[in-house]
Amino acid sequence: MAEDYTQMWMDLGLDLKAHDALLGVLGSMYEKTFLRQSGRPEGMKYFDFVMSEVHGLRIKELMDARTDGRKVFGSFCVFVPEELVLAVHGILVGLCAGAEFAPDEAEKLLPRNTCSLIKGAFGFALAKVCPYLAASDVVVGENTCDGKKKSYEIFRDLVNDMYVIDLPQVKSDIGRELLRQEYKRFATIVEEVSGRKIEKEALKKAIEIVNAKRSAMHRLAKLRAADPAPISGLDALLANQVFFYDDPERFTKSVNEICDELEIRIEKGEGSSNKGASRILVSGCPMAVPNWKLPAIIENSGAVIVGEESCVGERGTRHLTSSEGDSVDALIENIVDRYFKIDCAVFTPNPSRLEHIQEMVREYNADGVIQYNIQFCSPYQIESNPVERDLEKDGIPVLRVDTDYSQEDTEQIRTRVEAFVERLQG
Ligand code: BJ8
Repeated sequence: MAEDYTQMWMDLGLDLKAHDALLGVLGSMYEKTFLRQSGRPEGMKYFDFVMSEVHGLRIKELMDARTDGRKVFGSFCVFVPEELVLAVHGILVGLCAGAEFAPDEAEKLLPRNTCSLIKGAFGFALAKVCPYLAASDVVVGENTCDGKKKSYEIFRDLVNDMYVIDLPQVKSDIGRELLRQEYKRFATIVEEVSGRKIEKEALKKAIEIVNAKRSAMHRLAKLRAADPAPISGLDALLANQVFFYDDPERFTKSVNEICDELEIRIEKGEGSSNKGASRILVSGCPMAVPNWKLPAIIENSGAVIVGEESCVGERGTRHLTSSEGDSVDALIENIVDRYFKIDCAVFTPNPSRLEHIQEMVREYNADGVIQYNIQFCSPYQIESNPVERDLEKDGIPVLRVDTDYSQEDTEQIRTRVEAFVERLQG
């Protein structure tokens, strides 16, 4: 990091010693995982810079925005509509939950058998090492899985302010109506917090900004169908992760620049991996920064990841929101339509997720699917069985990996992944 941000971190109430330790580990993980890859697109330098400043410059931008009267909303889920936050000139950021930190402290508040993502969020908060959390005026939770729903009851004591959106569990008319009511309630909350009214033009503009960001990710996703894949799965995952932190318009521009570069690479037949390398689709739980264990193992085994069926991936970015409508209410209806399509495993039944995986396999020419489940995540672990059965029935090989954020099982997973890649090369 170019500047010294110590004072800013102190003002945010971070534990400087613990935070320094975290940055040290993050820096060396990043170097080993990303910078040592060969054949990276030049445009990834932007993401290297963003990551080097993820607790520095970006946090300073958030603090400057707060000084200018803007409000920062933190979240853990793609069901929190960024469009409504942007419409009141607010900023939505993803909160740290991708690594194990202070697990003993977290386990004083949570059962041992809680998923790593929830435990990670608690660990970061309790150890005071997440500047995004400290910089958030409000944390927006959501009633998705039981783990999140119940843990937010405790998490609210660790944050400045907390608001929870209730979510349906069934894709029915009643379910849609619940989501509509909840997004309307959320709209009034963002108005109260920001002191601004949501105006039609501002909401339209916000929808367009978020659509542009998602469209850039669609463009990137489609380019990965080429053989050789023009970008590694690790770098594409990084773009999906930065999606949650960066200024949306700057992010869109940077992703589109990478896509321009990738188009030229494809024309020249250049790629991040060898032509004919085994192509893998990763499907399952979200991978937040710095959860890179499984993708690094997959790509170090000679395969290339060509898509992520994940909330940090295509499940999160897939659909656009219509910006057609004559009133704020009409635009909120469009937002409800868009978000109601997200096929998180907390929904029952959830057939569109399987259909989406099959579609992605076809579209990105994947040879096999690796299902990624965070241990103790019942929705995705349980859904894995029928998904695996149906994919294998279609002749699509599947490997299921259930793991947590620790590194203890790395070698065991590596052995299984290597055997799977051999099966694909069959
Ligand atoms: S829309 S996937 S981001 S809830 S891993 S905490 S599900 S026990 S993160 Fe998610 Fe929203 Fe759904 Fe997406 Fe629970 Fe599972 Fe833990 Fe999870």
